[in-house]
Amino acid sequence: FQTIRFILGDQLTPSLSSLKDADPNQDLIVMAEPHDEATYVPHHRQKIVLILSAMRHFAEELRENGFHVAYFDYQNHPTKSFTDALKAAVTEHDIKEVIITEPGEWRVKHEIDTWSEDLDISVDVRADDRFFAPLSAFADFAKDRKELRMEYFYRGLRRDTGILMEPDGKPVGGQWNFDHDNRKSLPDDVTPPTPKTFAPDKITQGLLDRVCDDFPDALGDVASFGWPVTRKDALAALDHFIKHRLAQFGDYQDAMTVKSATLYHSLISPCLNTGLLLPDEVCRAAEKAYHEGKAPLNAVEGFIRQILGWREYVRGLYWYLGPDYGSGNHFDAKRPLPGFFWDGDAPMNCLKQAIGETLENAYAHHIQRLMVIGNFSLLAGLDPKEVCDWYLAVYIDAFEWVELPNTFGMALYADGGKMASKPYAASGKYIDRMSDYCKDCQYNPRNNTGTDACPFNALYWHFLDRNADKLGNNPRLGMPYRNWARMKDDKKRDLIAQADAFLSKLDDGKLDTGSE
Ligand code: FAD
Ligand code: DLZ
Ligand code: SF4
Repeated sequence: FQTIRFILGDQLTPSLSSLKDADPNQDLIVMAEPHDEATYVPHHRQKIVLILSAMRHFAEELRENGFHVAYFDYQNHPTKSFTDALKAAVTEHDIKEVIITEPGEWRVKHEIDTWSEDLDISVDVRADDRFFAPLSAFADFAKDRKELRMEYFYRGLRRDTGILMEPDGKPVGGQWNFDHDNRKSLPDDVTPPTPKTFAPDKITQGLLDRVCDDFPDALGDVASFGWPVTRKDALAALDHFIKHRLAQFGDYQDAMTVKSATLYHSLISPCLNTGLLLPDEVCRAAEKAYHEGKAPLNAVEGFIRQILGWREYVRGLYWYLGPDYGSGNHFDAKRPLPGFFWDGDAPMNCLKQAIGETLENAYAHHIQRLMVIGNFSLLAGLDPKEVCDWYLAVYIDAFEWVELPNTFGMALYADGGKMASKPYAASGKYIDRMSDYCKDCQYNPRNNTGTDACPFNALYWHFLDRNADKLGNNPRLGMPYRNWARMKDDKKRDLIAQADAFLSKLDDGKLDTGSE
């Protein structure tokens, strides 16, 4: 072989740019399970199993199509890094060139950048065209703007793709956005349907049996593993969502309930992020359901906006803002991650639910990630680096290009507003309105001070007060700052003291979990 096609664990797509002109007789496919990739954060065990199983299945499919695959699995052909695997393949064959699709992280890009010189081969890094927008389109969008906001990038992509567009160039339904219809809490008598799960086959089961022993630093439970690991199963998962959950996706997009860890969400992020599904086919399937009268516009537009809007926007932002995005700390937040992030034994029921489900399933839906765990991390002033590493570890869909802008930018506002126009800070009243968590909590969301007061309430004011120099002029926070200014001094003092008392107990590990 003279040419290597190097396929990464999130590039499991037959139409991948690095495979486009591949010749089974001339080209060698290389895939690897390096130690470095399994350990740069203590990944959730389900995430490790998902990626390795999907990679092994993809390698099998390539072999069935006549390709030679040099597969460096961690058991029989252990490697430290992608570079080690490549070196081994280059040494064994007379390789002149390696072709690879650009990776999903700056860290891996920097590694690939060393290959040409260190291995003395030609390296062809191809654009990842599985996204709607090339990276140059984001740079064009960003170049003359003072502020980068998802909505305008999304509208441009709606126009470019024609998705949910009328022939006259207007958005279907006469509006770009139906968010105001999408903020319902879940009524008591509604129970969301269970998502489709996939029984582990031999490859997956083999990994599930070994993952605890072989990856001792990994975290989380494996018992609930039911993720699709092949394209066939991923298509079945998508079809099941379109048929059974899409119609209610909009209404309950922001709802949270103890009755269901998944509500009406699609659970397709790991399929999209590993390449088992393509964003275009997912958006077109949802659009078709609308045109066939199977789902209303608020649901379909809301769903498509997550993929055509948010997913494309955060990817553009990640690469546009450069490798140092993620190293700042706008609020100078320094508090270490509390222990309950690792065992789920949180004193507040909302956190216990969201973190507990995360550790159990490697999944939490968006509003749990943003308005419960993220909101707490923001209000309590947790160290952004620790928080981002946690999110990168625990979620089944976590790859840095998508995890970092969402955590560092959207949830923590640690970038000072590059990603979002205001911090997503909220009191316990928001969580109470959108969930059924509060009724089983030792705290009361209606109380701001006193022993049973919901900690989010005082923390919310503490956050605004301590960051007034950085946020006081933000027009979107005008109302809360005016309310704070109008509040009587003794009430303000009580709220600050309440939050300070909570934070010092948090620091000392002395919060009562209420479970004894
Ligand atoms: P659905 O609610 O069904 O949404 C459909 C699809 O839209 C998702 O599969 C996803 O591909 C896309 N999507 C939705 N919201 C976003 C978003 N904000 N950014 C990018 N894509 C989006 N998503 C990841 O894929 N990986 C991450 O590591 C990740 N980390 C996050 C961290 C924080 C703090 C927050 C607030 C959000 C994060 N998200 C991340 C976005 C979002 O929460 C997940 O994509 C979603 O929960 C995945 O579940 P789902 O497939 O059921 O999504
Ligand atoms: C996250 C991850 C893990 C756990 N394991 C592998 C692996 O064994 N092989 C691989 O190619 N990729 C893995 N990944 C994903 C990488 O860490 C990284 O996010 C992608 O290569 C970026 O494109
Ligand atoms: Fe969370 Fe406060 Fe509700 Fe308890 S009362 S579940 S801490 S929002």
